[in-house]
Amino acid sequence: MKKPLRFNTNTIHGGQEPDKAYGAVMPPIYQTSTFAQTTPGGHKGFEYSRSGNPTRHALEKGLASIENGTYGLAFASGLAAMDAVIKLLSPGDEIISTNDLYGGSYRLFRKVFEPFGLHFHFVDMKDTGRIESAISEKTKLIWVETPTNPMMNVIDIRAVAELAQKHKILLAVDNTFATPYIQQPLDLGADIVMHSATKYLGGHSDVVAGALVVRDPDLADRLYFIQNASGAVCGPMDSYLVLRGIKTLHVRMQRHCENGAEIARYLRSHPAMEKVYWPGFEDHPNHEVAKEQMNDFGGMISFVPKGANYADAVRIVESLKVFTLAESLGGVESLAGHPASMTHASIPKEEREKSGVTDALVRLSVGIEDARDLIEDLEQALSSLG
Ligand code: P1T
Repeated sequence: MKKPLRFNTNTIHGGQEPDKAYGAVMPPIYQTSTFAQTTPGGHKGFEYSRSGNPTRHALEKGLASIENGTYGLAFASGLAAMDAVIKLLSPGDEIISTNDLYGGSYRLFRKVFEPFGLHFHFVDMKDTGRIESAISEKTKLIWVETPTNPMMNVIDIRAVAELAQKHKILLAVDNTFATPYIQQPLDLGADIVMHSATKYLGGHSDVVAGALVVRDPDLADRLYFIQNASGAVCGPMDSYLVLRGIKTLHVRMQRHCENGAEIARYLRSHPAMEKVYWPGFEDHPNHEVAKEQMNDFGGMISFVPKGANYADAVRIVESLKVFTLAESLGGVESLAGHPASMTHASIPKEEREKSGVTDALVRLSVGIEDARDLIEDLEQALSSLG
């Protein structure tokens, strides 16, 4: 049996082979909608690019490899990947979801799928017991995001997986914030791992894409059917960009984590700071779980300055010069955002405030620049608080 490769080798070689035509080391961008056939059905493995495309296929094999899965599926966006998972379900089914999650995920569940007769329960999953009490015989899926966007709550994937298996419920984990460099949900018992590949996997803020990885062949067939039948596939150029990003995932993540730790500690020591959210702090509510299931703590940080209001948070993000004020995360460059008015504006104020997404919250995606420049930038922006 072939010896399995280690993660830092898999990001580069996992599922990859030189292109069959000329031995190109990177898969060519097969920018074609269709493939010539000699007789109906007589083709070389690909017939139409919605059903399959060699560049996307190379990415899908790479995705499966880095998540320790068997089957990868690449989509047009993270939300398109989530949309495919929810389409496994039928009207009347119930889903238990993390309460603190990306605003667009909440909007997809509530505004698109609830009208089709699906019912979503949003649960604070820090305590796994709360999930168990929300389970009914109609529960078909548990949707976990960990660490959560933007409150950095950590959910015990292994404990939720045991619960899901006991009740024969599918478990999907959004691994966008952690990436497989930090945690591998399939190894912890999840059935489906999902990514906004727009973020760390792509890594350069130049592509919007999504991914699913599974192990079970039957589940893979059902998801592939939906991918092809609904059609939200990742295009050849975008597949190439994500695959290229994945090849440096481990080195980028190492620096994201180092810079994240430095900036989290700097912020926490700042006299103007009320609260800093980062799973690496020893007093983070689920730090023990984080230490157990994560290899490192990532580059995402949220914070609330002392006595700050909406205007203060906006002033800080507007004053930053090295950090760019923008939606998204996970690129090489540092970004700052104001969740209440940006990424989480689609969640009603009352709902989002329950999970801590207040008007004063600022979110940082720490990039891989020199941390000293990032700290100096934060220093000058925080001085605007007066
Ligand atoms: O943007 P898209 O590729 O469709 O992915 C959606 C998505 C899903 N899950 C998580 C955890 C996410 O963070 C996102 C997208 N998030 C942002 C755009 C953001 O700035 O938070």
